[in-house]
Amino acid sequence: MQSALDASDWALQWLFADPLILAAQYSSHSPDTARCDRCGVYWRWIMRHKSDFFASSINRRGLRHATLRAVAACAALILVPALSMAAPPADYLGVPFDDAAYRADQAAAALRPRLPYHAFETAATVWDSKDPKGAGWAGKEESGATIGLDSPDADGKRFIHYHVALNGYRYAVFGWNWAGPNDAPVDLSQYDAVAFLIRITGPRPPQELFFAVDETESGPVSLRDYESEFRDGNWHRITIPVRAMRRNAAQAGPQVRGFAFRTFVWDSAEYDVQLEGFTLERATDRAALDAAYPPAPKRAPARGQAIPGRLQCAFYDRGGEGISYHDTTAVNILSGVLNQKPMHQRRHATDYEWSFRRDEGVDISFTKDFADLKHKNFFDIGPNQLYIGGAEPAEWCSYTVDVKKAGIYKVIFAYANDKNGQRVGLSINRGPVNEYKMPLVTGGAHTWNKSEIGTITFPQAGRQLFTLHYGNGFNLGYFDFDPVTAK
Ligand SMILES: [Ca+2]
Ligand SMILES: [Ca+2]
Repeated sequence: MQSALDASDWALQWLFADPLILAAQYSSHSPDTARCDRCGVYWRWIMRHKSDFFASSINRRGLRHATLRAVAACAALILVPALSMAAPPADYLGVPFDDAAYRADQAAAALRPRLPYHAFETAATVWDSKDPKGAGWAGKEESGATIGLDSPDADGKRFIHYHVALNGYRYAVFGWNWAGPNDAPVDLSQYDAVAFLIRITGPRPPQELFFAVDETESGPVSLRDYESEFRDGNWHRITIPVRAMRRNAAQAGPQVRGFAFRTFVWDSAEYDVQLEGFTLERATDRAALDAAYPPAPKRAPARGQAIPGRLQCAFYDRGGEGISYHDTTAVNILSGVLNQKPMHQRRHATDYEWSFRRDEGVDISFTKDFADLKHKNFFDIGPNQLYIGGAEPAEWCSYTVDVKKAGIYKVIFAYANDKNGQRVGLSINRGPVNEYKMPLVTGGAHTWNKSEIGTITFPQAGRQLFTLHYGNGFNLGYFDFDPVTAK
C-alpha cells in the first residue's frame, strides 16, 4: 500500500507544510483504519515531542503555532473526504468503451437528416399551464435559486418560473414533479418525444441548459441542439426525441414523474426560466425518425483496454451514473459546457476532442495550446490528449480491461495536479483500493507530469473490471502498465 503512514515523514512535513495538504495526503482511506487513528497518530506525535519544544527553548509562540496547525490538520482530517470505496454494482459486467465505434457513431450522427418540423403530434399533456399540478424543486447548490408557479396571467395561464443567480463555477438543478410517489407515473416508452415551451430572460443567461426526464432517469441533453437561440428572451417550443435521450442504466425503467433542468456556469449567471406546459408526443413521420435516429448497429463486444499497455482515463466504460462512473455534476462541465465556447475549440483539435462524450456526466477535456502547452511541462503531453478534469472527491470511473498476462505491473501515470490533488486509487474487480500518492505536485491543473506512482498486481489474466478513484485537484490523462514480472 503506497499510503502507509510514515510517522517521521509526517512529522518532517508537518513542521513545514500546509496542514490541509498533509490532511488531504494522510486522511484515512484504508478500509481497516478509522479516520480518528490518523488524528491519534498526529496527536501522539505532538505529545511525544512537546518536551522537545520546551527543552530546546522554542518559544511558546512557536508551540502555539504548531498546536494550531495540529488542530487545523485534525479538523481537516475529518472534513477532507476519503477516496471513494464505491464500485460498480455487482451485476454490472462491464461494457467497454469502444473508441472506433464511438468515432463511427459521431460521423454517422453528423450525416443524419434533420427531423421535419411536423415530425410529431401531441399525444398527452402531463403538465398544463391552465391546470398545473405537482410541485417544483431546486437543488441545494444554487445560491438565490427559487422555483414556483407564477400568478395566473390574463389568459389564466400559470407558468413554472425559475429564477437563479449564480456566482462563478456553479452547478444548478431544478425540476418539476407532476406525479407524487403514490400517483401513476407516465410510461415514456409509449411516446416518441417530449415537448415544452420555454423562455429564458435575464441579464446573464446560462451558456447551456440541459434537460432530463426525472432527476436521474436520463442523461442530461443540451437544449442547444434543439433550439440554438433559446436564450433570446422569446418563447420557444423545444421538442426532444426520446431516442435522443441517453437512458440512465441505473434507473429502473421508462416510468417518469417529472423533469429536471441543469445548468453549469463558469463565471456568473442571473436569469429567469419560464416553462409552459409539458407534453408527450408521438411520431407522425416514423421513417424520418428512423432515419434521424437509426438503431445502434450490432457490434462484436470489445475487449476493453489491454494490459500491458495504455489505459486512457477518458475511455471509461459505458453504463452511466452509478453504474460505470460516479460524477458530482450530472452534466459534462468541460465537453458539454466549457469546450462549447468557440475560444476553446482550438485549431489543433476537432469536434471529436471538444465534444468528447459531452452528454455524459464525467467531465472530459483535451490538452490545449493556450492552457497546457504554453508553459514547460514535466513531460511532453502534446496537444489533444483527452483527460478527465473537473475532479471532485469521491468520484470514480470503471474500465473493462483485458489483462493479457497476470503479474505485477508498474503504474505509470500521466497527470497534472495542483497542490490539493494528492492521491488516486485503483481497484480490481471491486476489491480493495490500492492508493497512490503522487510523487510530484505539478503545481497546476495544466502542468503535466508522467511518472511511476507504484505497482499493481493483477492476480489473473482475462477480462476484468478496473476502477479508478480520484479526488479533487487532478487532471487525469492516462495510465501505462508495464510488466515488472510476468507469471
Ligand atoms: Ca460532471
Ligand atoms: Ca466531476
